[in-house]
Amino acid sequence: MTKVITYGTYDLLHYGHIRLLKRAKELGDYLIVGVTADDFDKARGKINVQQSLMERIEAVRATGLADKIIVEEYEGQKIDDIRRYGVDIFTVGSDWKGKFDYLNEFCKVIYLDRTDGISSSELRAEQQSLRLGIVGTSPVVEKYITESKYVNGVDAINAQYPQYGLDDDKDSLQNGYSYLLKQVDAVYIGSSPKHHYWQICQALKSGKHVLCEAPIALTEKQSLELFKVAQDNNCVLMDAIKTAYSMAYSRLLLLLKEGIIGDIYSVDATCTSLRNLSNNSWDSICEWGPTALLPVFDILGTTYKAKQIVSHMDDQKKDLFTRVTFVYEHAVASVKVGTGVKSEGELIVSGTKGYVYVPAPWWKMEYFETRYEDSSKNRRYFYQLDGEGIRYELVSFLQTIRKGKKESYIRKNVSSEICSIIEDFYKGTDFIKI
Ligand code: C2G
Repeated sequence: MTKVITYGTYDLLHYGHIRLLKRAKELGDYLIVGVTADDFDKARGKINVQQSLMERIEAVRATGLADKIIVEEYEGQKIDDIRRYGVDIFTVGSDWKGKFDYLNEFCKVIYLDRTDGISSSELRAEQQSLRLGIVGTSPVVEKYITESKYVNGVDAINAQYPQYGLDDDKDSLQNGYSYLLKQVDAVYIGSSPKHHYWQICQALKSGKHVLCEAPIALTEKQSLELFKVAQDNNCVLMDAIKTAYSMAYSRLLLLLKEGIIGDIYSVDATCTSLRNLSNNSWDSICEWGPTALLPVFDILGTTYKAKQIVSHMDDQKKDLFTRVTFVYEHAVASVKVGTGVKSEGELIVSGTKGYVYVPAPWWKMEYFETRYEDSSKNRRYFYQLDGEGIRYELVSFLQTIRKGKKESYIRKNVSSEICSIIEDFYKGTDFIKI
């Protein structure tokens, strides 16, 4: 029996894929098809895959061409599979010509002509493109325009109306914003936090989906209102906290939930970046608070027993440095944030078996370590992160809209609790000034 193996993503299965599978089958008597896992695709830069692994496996199975279907999950798995299954021939489309010659050491390598005129990325782009309005002038806004080019199906439209800094010119802001909303299907809001509430409200009531820099509002009540408006208008409202959409961060949360460091007793997150402070710059608690609070609330939850906010304010009443500490039933947490004070931007999660160490800048997570008393048990985890995670965030936003998923990566209670902390900061609740 001649065994043949081939691999692919097989997203939105089309006749180019099927032609390849047919010719692969004709090369032998038994065809194994390796379908790539979601994480493996993301790690190799394929971030736009529309269908889930199960959907793609089912589509390949439905062709009836595969005698066996396996999942490709890691770099180097092809060699393992060729040995494990006693494969005689590896084949793949000619767009990969030369890339797999090294497999000649293990089996015969055959490149089959690629079918012209069809590809999954073309099919993805043909789907209704999402016109995304970009709102605001913070430096990160430019990155969204650049990063959107990596996402099939998103067309970024830069804000065609007065940039912020004309805060006193509320009417032109209002008129310009209404004008922009007419041109788009969704907006990314990177404006000052004091504009978030009215801008999100107006967008949602116009039937536009919203991706907004956290905090989405300056009070918990307003944030809950906004989620209700989103639900009433059947629109998506997502926090743009980039860390939440990185593979490393989601894998870290899964490992912690599996108990990899035992019971967790402390979460400590620090985010600082010295800024040229101007009257337009955000308070540290708004600039970095949502990012630093995310792992605390994702790991320990939002039902703490007590908290304390300590801030160092400048003469314009902006917080240059803020520390928030929490006491939970069985744990403690602290976040340190600052745009006027520099510190080590690390994340440390402490447990009864060991701890997780994420080096600075932990919020652009590509790497973390689990460390134990017996250092021979320490493990390191690496995950590729392109573009600081913004493109993954845009893909998640697009997929949430397309699939009509209600729950986004950042749960509503986490988003609202972040707003609640910021509300208490401005109200002076549980607050000490230094
Ligand atoms: N293919 C083809 N003609 C097309 C499109 C794809 O022959 N018009 C072939 C590809 O060359 C590949 C298979 O169909 O052999 C699956 O293609 P994709 O799903 O795009 O996945 P790809 O990442 O190209 O697969 O590690 C090997 C890769 O996973 C190969």
